[in-house]
Amino acid sequence: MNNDTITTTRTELKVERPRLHKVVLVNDDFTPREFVTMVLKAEFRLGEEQARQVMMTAHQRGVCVVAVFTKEVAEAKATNATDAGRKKGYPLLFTTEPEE
Ligand code: TYC
Repeated sequence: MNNDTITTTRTELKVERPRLHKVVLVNDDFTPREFVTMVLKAEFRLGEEQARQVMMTAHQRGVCVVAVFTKEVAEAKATNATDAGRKKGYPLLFTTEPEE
């Protein structure tokens, strides 16, 4: 590069919000409805009515989105809620997936 060459560097700043992750409740044939509702209230701070609706949607359709959080929070809550079922011997499962 000789002295007549002018080099310009442009830095494009692109700030994006972190993608949120969904916590998904998965239906199974064994976990009691009351227990699922209780876990939804305890771990996700849902009210009785909302917890029952989420539980029934998973029961009838197979899955239901519980809420969205940052990746770390979604994973921690899904793990805690799944562990609460495992401690009682239930196959209750919460998964996470990135939002579109
Ligand atoms: N299907 C369960 C039953 O009939 C209840 C249930 C609902 C379990 C939702 C899991 O994610 C679930 N006892």
